[in-house]
Amino acid sequence: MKIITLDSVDSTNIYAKNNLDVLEDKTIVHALKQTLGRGRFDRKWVDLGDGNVFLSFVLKPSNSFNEIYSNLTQYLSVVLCELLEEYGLQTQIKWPNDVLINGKKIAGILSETVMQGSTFKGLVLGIGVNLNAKQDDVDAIPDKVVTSLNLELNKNIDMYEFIQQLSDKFFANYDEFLTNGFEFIKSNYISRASFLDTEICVQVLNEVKKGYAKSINDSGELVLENNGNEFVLTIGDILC
Ligand code: BT5
Repeated sequence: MKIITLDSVDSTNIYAKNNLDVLEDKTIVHALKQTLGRGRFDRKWVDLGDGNVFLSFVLKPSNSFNEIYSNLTQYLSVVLCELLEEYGLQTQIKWPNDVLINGKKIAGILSETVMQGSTFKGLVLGIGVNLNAKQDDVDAIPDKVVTSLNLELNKNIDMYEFIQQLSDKFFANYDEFLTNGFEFIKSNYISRASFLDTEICVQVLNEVKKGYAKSINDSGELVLENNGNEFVLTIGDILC
């Protein structure tokens, strides 16, 4: 594992994708400042200033795509929860991979697959974690209730130490995860999935689906039940 730290970049995911050919497997591209951070569905990831985490894992696990790679975001969400719990906090996961503290979003994860024609080149797994933010700045983020580790713990957080801990934890079980897939983390994921067994509504592309969040299946998909019908969701956002 190698960590490259850039002073400033548009997006660590974009940088990693553009330089995938020359970046080795298991390189971490870290930036001190990110000017065009991206979320899923082209949403924005806000840079909350110095001392916050913006990084992307460059992963080249094989020469062909495997369905298991789609669950790497969920694997990373569990890894992050375990780390935040070592700081003494309780964590929740909102499907598919938002990590929350007391219901407030502290991190976001974005995975992108890199193809050259029909050839699979690798994956870029980006994560932003709020470590050292000001209350006014988190309050200004649109559409979400947001928090930061320093605000939860009332002290500044050492960003470099946190990044080292996160990457060590990520790679500690990475190979085992690739062998076993979502089932390897299923119980650790479900134990933090606070939305399960409640009525929820989920934005799926242009549609909102409502129902009872019945389970997470062995592929990490959300199973919703509505009037005796089951819907299996692979993508979406829990709205309520
Ligand atoms: C995500 O998208 O949560 C994935 C974010 C991934 C960011 C990392 S940073 C390193 C790497 N490089 C990139 O360019 N991206 C990755 P999504 O589920 O679509 O959530 C986006 C929404 O989260 C926004 O629309 C806001 O409501 C909210 N948001 C934006 N910035 C935030 C922040 N700093 N903390 C918490 N919530 C935020």
